[in-house]
Amino acid sequence: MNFPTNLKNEPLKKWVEEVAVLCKPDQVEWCNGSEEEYNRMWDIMVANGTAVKLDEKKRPNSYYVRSDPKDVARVEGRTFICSINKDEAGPTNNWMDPMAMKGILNDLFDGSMRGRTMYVIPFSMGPVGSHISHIGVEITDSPYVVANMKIMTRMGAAVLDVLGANDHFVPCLHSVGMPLVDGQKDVPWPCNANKYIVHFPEERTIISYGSGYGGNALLGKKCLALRIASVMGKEEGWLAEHMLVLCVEDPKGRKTYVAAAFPSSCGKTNFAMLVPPKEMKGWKVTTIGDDIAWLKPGKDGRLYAINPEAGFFGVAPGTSMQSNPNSLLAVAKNSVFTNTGYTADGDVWWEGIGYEPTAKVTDWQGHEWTPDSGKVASHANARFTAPAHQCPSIDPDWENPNGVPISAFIFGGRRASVVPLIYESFSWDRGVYLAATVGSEMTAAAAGTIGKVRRDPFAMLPFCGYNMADYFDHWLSFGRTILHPPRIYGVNWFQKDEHGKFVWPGFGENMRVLKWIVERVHGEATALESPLGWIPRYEDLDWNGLDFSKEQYQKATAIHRHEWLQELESQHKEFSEFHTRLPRELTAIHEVLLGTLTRSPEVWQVE
Ligand code: TSX
Ligand code: MN
Repeated sequence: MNFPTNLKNEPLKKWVEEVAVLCKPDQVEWCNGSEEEYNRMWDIMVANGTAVKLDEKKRPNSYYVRSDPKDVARVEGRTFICSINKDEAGPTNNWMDPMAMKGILNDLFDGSMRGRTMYVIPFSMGPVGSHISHIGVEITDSPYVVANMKIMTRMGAAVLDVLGANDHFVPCLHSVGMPLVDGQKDVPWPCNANKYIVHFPEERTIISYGSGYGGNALLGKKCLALRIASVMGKEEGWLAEHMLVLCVEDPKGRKTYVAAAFPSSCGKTNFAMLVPPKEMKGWKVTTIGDDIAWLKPGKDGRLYAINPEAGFFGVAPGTSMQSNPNSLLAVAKNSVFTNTGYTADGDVWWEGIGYEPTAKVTDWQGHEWTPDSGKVASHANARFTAPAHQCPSIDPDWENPNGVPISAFIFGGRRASVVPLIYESFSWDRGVYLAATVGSEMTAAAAGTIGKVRRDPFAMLPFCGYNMADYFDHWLSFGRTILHPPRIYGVNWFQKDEHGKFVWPGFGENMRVLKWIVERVHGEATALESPLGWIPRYEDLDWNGLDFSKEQYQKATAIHRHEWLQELESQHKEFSEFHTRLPRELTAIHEVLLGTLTRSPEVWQVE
């Protein structure tokens, strides 16, 4: 095999040769990350009917792609953590014996790349050469994956330059699972109905078969940067988290960095790119990352975060100049759009983009679409892929190899009732408890009852590469090892009143809550002690430019005793699946909360 001249790593050569023998591609191509290579991938996809180039004036250097309708999202039911012992994967992950799984995968990959090119993609998660970064190598038979990895990671020759002869890399093997044999013609979106997204945590390897979409196929993101990295972090004393990272600059120019975790459909990207209300003069938010944070303790006892990614792979529907101007401006050029609507004048369109389509629309399945068709033009999980540096709110330190110092963690879910707008946990351990119990409820809650809550601890349920109970334990012990642990906050932007209307205006107005958090971590803001944690008085928040009465605020921050007793029972049930592996601290905090709430007033509210 012809290897790149700057490749010194013998294990990598050996692995690529072995994979080529197994998968039997027509040819092997080492990706160098050049513009020429990127453009060539799109030429291949355009010729194959996979992609269309968008209008050069409307959307420069951008492409539109439709996936197979059966390959539109991550497949959690087909995602496996194949640790040697089942208990290491825990009750919230699918598990299979690693040897049994390798037998299955070996058969599937045998000849799986026939008639195709096998691409080898060296990539760095995090700035190339940063001590917090890690290198992966993805082998794939999909040019769509090559092009997206170019946007989402630091990819190509520069990575091989820093990969020493014996340095570790994470092998990531991917195939769409559709070999072309006997002159068989390709289809626009090759994939296989049989899908496997498999992680071997002890070996730190990833094997993915059958899907070409998003987190199933771009293996640096959810598979490496979260599932495998979470295992590395536990063993090496750091954290790999499903968190955005933002910077708040105050009128004096002081910068405070915050990391926040939200389950899906809570507006995480919107929060990462928040635009403060114009009345809050001098307050500014900049973006470090919108999805993943790697956090390591620094020599000064603070916790430093990097964004391991180089781009945004965001949900398109709902993104507008109103909800998130920074995101919409980031996708103005050099971007990829998958499963949105497509307009006859060569642009894309989606539900909630904030304007009427400029020309006739074809939907994500290629059918003609009209506004009165009763269907959506864009799939709900349609995505854009955009370079992070194109985001107007990107922070000047977003690629700082040393990371940025984190002062606060925020955890939020989508709860129509029960959880107040904002509270600060009394301690690190109580913060871990609040993060371990966050969740979202999709059905509207009737008065006095709680809708079905889907718990998503730390927003990590689908992304933790080991036993979630051990993950809680890692967080608890981690907090004891750092001199300046960030404070931990719970937020809920999604409470509804008795008429089903949102209580809190959300979006840019969340800056008022963020300002209080920043002032708290610097010891500048006061709060009231509630049964759950510290809650700002009405006077503790900046209301300049927002008509939000004290009565409304009391509603948004009230703690209802009977709701919380029900909530604690539900949390207890959720914890019980971890049996004796659940850290005792969490059981103890549950008992304390039960005691406090039993004795609290029927409705606790700010005075
Ligand atoms: O992203 C959201 N955020 C965070 C923003 C920084 N969304 C969008 C839904 C998630 C995909 C929100 N939706 C937020 C929010 O804070 N809050 C809401 C709920 C809401 C929706 C509409 C209004 C108000 C609140 N409209 C009016 O008040 C007019
Ligand atoms: Mn995510």
